[in-house]
Amino acid sequence: MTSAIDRAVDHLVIGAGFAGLCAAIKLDEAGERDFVVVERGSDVGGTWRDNTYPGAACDVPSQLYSYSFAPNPDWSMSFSPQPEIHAYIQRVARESGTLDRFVLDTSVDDARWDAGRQRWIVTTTDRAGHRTTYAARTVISGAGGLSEPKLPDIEGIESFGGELFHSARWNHDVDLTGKRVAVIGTGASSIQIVPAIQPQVAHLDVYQRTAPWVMPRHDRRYPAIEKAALRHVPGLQKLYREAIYWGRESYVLPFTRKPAILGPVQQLAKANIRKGVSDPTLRAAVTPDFRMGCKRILISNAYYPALDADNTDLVTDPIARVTPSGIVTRDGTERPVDVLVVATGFHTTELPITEHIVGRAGHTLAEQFDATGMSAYKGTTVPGFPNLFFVVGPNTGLGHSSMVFMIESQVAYITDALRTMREHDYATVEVTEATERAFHADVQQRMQPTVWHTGGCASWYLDKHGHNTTLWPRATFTFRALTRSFDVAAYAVTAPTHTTREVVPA
Ligand code: N01
Repeated sequence: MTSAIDRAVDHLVIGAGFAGLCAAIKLDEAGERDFVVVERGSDVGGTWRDNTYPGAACDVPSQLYSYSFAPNPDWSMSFSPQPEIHAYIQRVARESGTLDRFVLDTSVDDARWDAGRQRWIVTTTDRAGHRTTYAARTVISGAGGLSEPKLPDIEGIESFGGELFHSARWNHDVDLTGKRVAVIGTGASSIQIVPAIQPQVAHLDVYQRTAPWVMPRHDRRYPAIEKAALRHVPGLQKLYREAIYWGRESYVLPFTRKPAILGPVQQLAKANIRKGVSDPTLRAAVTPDFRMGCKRILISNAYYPALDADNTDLVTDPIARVTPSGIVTRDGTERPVDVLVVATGFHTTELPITEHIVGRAGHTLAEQFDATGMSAYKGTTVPGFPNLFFVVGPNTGLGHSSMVFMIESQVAYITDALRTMREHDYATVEVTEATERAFHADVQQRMQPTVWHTGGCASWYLDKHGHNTTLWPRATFTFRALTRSFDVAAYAVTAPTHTTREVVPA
């Protein structure tokens, strides 16, 4: 391959969300300063930049949903709203001194392994259409699983004549006041949107395909004195973080091995329904028919009361089609709609970035995943794709705790891999197929007794073959232990002379 190279760098990071920014900061700290972070948006923040819908907030407490190396004593609430989280990421990025290496408004079109050069040849295009070709020793993908909105495949939706947008692409130019609004979906995004817009709109139809479990939200505002204590009392913020971490970690056992333990918690969720909904028919309609935990457990005090409001209808009859002016359900009823919000989730089980990455054998990673199932060793490396590392890769998602914990674990593993490569003068590292397959088999075997498999629901955690390729089926501290240091024995390495040799376990 003889592509003209515009710029050679050691490392190219894709995406500037929590994952890509963490990679940039830790690369810099490790002395790996020759890198670029390519980000298609015009700012850092990833999903927290994109999801600006009314009511957007994190359902993991902020003391834990933040970098361990950048504690923030100024969170206003225990579950911070989106603008605060975005501002936090912006501040950490600014203060990190790495922003000079961020290339914003630029998409990665193609990343192709060039065996002759032992480099990734990465082509990018900026907003003005200007193309740049990089040669990079490694590529680190921080393009997460919640980056590509999934639009519902509903007959006639393209003919809708009113305003239509996805929850992750909220159109703030559309004033909802006095409008007839329909929201399709009742997942984590929808249950935040519905109570936020219900008081404003003339009428709200919420289209529910599957009722979610919704627990009360124990949120509170931090008083000034508590914030001052968090700032000044040594170790206090760390203590908060630890307490939240272990509280969350207590969900691992019921999720992964003993789903029946969640029975009493399910009763609390039912009490939340009784508290929020007065109408018995509506209560029955919002009561889930699967075991709690099978889909993400949601938290809200305001969702049920918003459904119970006079101007809201919960529609459970399946959608038949969308017309230019409304939605028709299977029973033939047409409900008029001015603004249609699709809160229908993301392409999670396909990792869209994989369509743009071409490995050693000349096929895309998406094609490989299609054949073998989406899988990566420790969620990070894939055979056939040397020097490619994922942050938030396959089977690293969580249903109960902070993704930032997983991100920091993976970034530590990657920076240790880079240190190992430098120390031993390895040009490439590539996980062996046998190691990766054994890891995958172990993950899938551990998946069998989990509530995600046995709970009686269909969810985006599972791929088209019914395999859970998104979540981590063990404790997060186990993941941390597995990624603490780079296990070079699991990898085939090449020296810069291009001779391949297997590193035999010591
Ligand atoms: O998406 P979802 P989301 N016709 O996929 C329904 C994170 N997140 O954007 O359940 C009708 O959960 C679908 O129905 P069903 C978090 O990880 C975090 O809400 O498949 N309905 C479901 O109700 C979360 O898990 C926060 O039967 C259709 C909904 O749309 C992830 O993002 C906040 C349909 C989609 O729910 C995604 O959440 C928000 C169709 N054709 C999001 N297609 C935090 O607080 C889909 N649905 C951290």
